[in-house]
Amino acid sequence: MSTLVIVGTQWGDEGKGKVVDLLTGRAEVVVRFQGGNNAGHTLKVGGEQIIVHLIPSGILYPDTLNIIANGMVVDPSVLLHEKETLRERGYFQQDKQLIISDRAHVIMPYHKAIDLGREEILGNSRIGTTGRGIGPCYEDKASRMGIRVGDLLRPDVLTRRVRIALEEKNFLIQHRFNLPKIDADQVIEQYLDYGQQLLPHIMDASHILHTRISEGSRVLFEGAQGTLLDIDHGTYPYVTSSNVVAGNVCCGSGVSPTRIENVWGVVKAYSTRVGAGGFPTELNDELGEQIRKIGAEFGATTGRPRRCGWLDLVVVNHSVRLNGLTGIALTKMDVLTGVNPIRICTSYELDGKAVDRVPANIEDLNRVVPKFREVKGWDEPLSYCRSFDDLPKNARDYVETIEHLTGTPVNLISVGPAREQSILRK
Ligand code: 2SA
Ligand code: GDP
Ligand code: MG
Repeated sequence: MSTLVIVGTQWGDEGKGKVVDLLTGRAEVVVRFQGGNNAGHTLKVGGEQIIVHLIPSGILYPDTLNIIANGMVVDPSVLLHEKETLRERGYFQQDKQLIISDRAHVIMPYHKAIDLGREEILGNSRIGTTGRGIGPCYEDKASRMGIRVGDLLRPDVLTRRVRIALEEKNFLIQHRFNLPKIDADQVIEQYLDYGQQLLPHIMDASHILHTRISEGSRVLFEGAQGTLLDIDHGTYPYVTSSNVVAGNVCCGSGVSPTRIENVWGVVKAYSTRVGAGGFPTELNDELGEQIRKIGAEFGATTGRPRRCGWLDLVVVNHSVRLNGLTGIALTKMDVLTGVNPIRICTSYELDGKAVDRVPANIEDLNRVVPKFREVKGWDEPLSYCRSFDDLPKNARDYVETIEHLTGTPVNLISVGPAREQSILRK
């Protein structure tokens, strides 16, 4: 492997952080290319749990270069806090472990105010965002009103751009959302200070990445959220504001498509979703509750309970196609111990007709009836299994059924949150 992309195939929280952390043992560079601190990637090493939001999951390895690429949106205060926390815990001891692209966009206080204000006004129609200002920051990027990381180092540019933005934003903040006005001078002073604190990390990331790939470094691209939250291919409008699919590695980090070799999708052995929006296989019953409890399905950023349901292969196959998956990392198999029988959604029915694709329209998605295949469960705990043959027969059959119905090899099976609770088959 010299370039490998890891993406979520469902609605996020598939266990991408764990998979990236494990595979970082084989990589020299780890790159995040979209999203921001809406993400929560959980790493578990030696009994210690670490959740990263902005810094790539390769940060636990001292010799790995981590890149926050141009496609990300960066909240400097969160980033500095994350750096500080990692340092206190004995990681990230050297500044050279992290590069931040000067072209990445900055989440400003007004982005957070607008995110929260808009959700409040939407009431029952709210998206259920993480409230971190992600959407409004990407909006400003597209409308060319954004502040970029490189601007934090140029007082004249930052002053001019923040003043222009705030004239418009304060109107919205005060008159639409009834929130207090944001003071331009305070923001400018604060963000210039952040710029100085981040100075050792701010660089032309795409250029450095290009050089490292040309030199033969092995690079892992770490996706955030999941394909069904992609702004184009997800369950719009209940999506995040960036492209989540593997194709965005190229725009989001400045690497040519000809350089991408492998794409693995992380598939959770069942489905979860946090926030509002269609979820055909959702279990609104005791079993859903049991999976949430055993799987510890609570937001890694906001702590919100995640909605739980059966594995949906219509969703996974949508991801297989959009991302061109060359392999699957199947996680949280251990959580299904004791669930018997297990159901796998293989198609939908809409108005009496069979449907094998995710409908574009959210109203249609809300009306589909999932069609299930029932398979036998297992009672043995899996968390001590370290090879495919250690798994009980019905668990092996579950893996092989997924391989068969997605046409994609399961290269990695995860049987617990810790690094070593993994079965690598490739
Ligand atoms: P946003 O904040 O604008 O990106 O929200 C838009 C939708 O995207 C969903 N979203 C997520 N879904 C799953 N996991 C995410 N990260 C955190 C985690 C979430 C948390 O790791 O658990 O802690 O709540 C994530 N980030 C965004 C979000 O729920 C909206 O549906
Ligand atoms: P990400 O956003 O895709 O990185 O996933 P999160 O970190 O938000 O959520 C995944 C959760 O599942 C975390 O608490 C992980 O520690 C945990 N996890 C990952 N893989 C496994 C697994 O195979 N079994 C169990 N029980 N937990 C896992
Ligand atoms: Mg997460």
